[in-house]
Amino acid sequence: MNPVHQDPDDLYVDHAYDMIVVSNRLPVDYEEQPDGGIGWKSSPGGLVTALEPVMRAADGAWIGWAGVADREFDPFEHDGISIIPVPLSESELEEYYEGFSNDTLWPLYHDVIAPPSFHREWWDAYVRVNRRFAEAAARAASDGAVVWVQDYQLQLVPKMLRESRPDLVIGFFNHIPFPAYGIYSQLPWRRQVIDGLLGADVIGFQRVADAGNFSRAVRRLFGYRTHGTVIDVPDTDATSNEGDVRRVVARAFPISIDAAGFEEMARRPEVQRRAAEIRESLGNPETIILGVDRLDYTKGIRHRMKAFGELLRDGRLNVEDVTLVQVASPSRERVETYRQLRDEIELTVGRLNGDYATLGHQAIAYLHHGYPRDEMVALYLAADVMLVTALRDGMNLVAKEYVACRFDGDGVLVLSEFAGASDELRQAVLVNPHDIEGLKDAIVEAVRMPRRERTRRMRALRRRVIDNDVAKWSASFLETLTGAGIITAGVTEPLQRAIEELAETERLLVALDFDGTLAPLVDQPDEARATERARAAMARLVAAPDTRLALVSGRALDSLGHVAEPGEGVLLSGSHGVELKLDTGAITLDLRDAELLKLDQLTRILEQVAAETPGSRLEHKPAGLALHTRGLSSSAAAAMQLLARERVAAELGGVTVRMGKSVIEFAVRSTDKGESFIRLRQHARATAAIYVGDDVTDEDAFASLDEGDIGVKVGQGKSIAPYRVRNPDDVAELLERLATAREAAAEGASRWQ
Ligand code: GDG
Repeated sequence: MNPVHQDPDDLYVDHAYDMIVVSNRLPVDYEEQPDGGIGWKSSPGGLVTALEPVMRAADGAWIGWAGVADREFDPFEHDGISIIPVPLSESELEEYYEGFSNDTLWPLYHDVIAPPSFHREWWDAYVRVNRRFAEAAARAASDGAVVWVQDYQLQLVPKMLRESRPDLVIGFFNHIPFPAYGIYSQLPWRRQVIDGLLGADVIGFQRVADAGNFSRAVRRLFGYRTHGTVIDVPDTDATSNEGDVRRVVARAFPISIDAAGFEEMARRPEVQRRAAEIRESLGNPETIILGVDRLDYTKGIRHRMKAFGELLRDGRLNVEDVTLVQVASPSRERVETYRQLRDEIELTVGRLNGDYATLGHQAIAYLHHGYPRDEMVALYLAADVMLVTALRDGMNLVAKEYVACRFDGDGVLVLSEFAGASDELRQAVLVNPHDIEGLKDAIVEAVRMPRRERTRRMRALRRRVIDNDVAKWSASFLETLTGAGIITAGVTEPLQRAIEELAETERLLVALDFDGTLAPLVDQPDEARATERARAAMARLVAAPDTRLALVSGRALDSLGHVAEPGEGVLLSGSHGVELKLDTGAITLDLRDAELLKLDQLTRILEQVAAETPGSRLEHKPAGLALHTRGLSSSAAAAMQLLARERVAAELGGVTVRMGKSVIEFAVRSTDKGESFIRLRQHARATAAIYVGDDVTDEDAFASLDEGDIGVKVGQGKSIAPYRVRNPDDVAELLERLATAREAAAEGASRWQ
């Protein structure tokens, strides 16, 4: 990770962020200030709530559009999150956003409830804008960073990103449904979209059925093998061989809400007073039925009005007793289908009120506004029946919000089977909104449901929503993506306990990677230095009884000695285990004649490649060479790695290739950090060990840990290590705590002697 936030005027540093969220809209709204200046206010959507803790913990950045066309904004920080705005022109807004996203993909993915429009210029704009988002993410991401792309507007970003930055861990979450193949296959660009998504490591969907539709489309269009939730995608990475596959996970991660936050708001006395006021202002009807939706044709607003109107007409409901409150928040007002929908709905509301309202009682209270969150919560509290009649909906958060707010255990949820939420909220009154008679019966059932039955159902619904909140959603997605959920700052409780237990061992080995673990990564490898705190803690460990310290690096021993300045008695492993410095002195594994010959040839090939790529740097090692790409643009780095790999493969066999952070290494003798860790462990006659590292090459060491040993991965990125810390600062804290525990253990032992 490069240093960030050091100079507030220079916040945005390329390759600086370990965790990046990319979504069409930023989590902030632009506000023109009265003095003409720029202001930003949070737009507290569900996604922001879900990701805020992740972003804060990881020092993350959010990339997206600021909501105003034809304006460019510099990156800035808002509420502890780095914001990187991506500009959109007015015509891109029309073609990429209102056109391809909302008038092609949205209706297509929602089972063609409205006919999708296909226009080639819209597609071109979609590709262009997706590329812009991908480039912004490629620039901002640190080596091996996690990038989480959100939603249908950005389906091409994963592939574009992987091509320029194969080092990244890429996730994608689709908030809307993924349609059955028969419908999906109408899309003229059906192959490109799936190919774009398959650039991700994990593709998340709302429902199991959506993930299934996606996997089927992959099989039909590409013939790739799928097994369970895993898809084998041919690997085209610079380091892969013919026939290699990349495993992409496509599965359901049903999104949720901040349930505790909603409940907390619902419990506020002023919100409850407001709920009573709402009932009062509607004439205190016996039953209030509520609908809350963006004004969208997928939400089934017309169907529910039809059913409600017929119930009034047939006298099964009486306008004196029952009022329908429909909040229809304005949405996509420049798209023609949405304009028509608004006209139709407002005509229906007018008719129903004209036909059935009395002077004291409206049939429908129709509100075409957005409301503050606390007003929504007051409405949920005031509503006896919540109507969610979507014809197709990825999840539908409104249903979950209603449940979370009903801490009183009352209220009835009528929920469409076609909303993703119905997979989880089985105790709702489930309906098929196309079946108007069935919908009418369901509304009557809900209105007349006895209190005991209401409580029984609400209790079960609440358990589900509270247990599966949005924090769990994001943690489980990230867990699948990287093997780690949200990495919390410092040393976690379980890690602390593990350290304390480890400190009790007889002879301890502390084995540490250097770059990115003890020393923050820097552009010039020669300038890397361990942090002050880490050095002090290491000195304490070296001084502790029966404790050995080892540095395990990919660097050549010389270079490691130069940057790490290890004191007396520190064991060293360089060049991925080819060179070792033990108590008996330095040793280099002997190369056989054939290997020496190969090394010569390898040197010749790579010197040539390095000469052709200005800005690259070649490092000579005892059994191989490392080509450094730090300082090169991501595309130049990828191109050089591919070239190097191809040339070596064409001329030499049996060469080990290893990808590190901004480096590709070739070795004629295959050793790895795992082998050297085992050797060091034996040499130190350790009874237990801890290994800390941040790089992919450290995975071999994690794999070689014994039972009772501890593995700690630094940063995001896939790992088999059971513990995580965020960065070298946390490593320093970890070493301090280990030193303290070891000193205390030694003191305890001497007292008993
Ligand atoms: C997409 C998928 C999926 C609405 N009006 C107001 C307001 N809202 C809030 C609701 C809720 C959110 O907006 C709407 O979320 P939904 O899930 O109901 O629907 P979409 O907007 O279509 O969302 C959907 C979701 O993504 C998440 O993955 O569930 O299926 O279509 O939170 O409360 N909030 C405020 N004032 C309003 O007037 N404050």
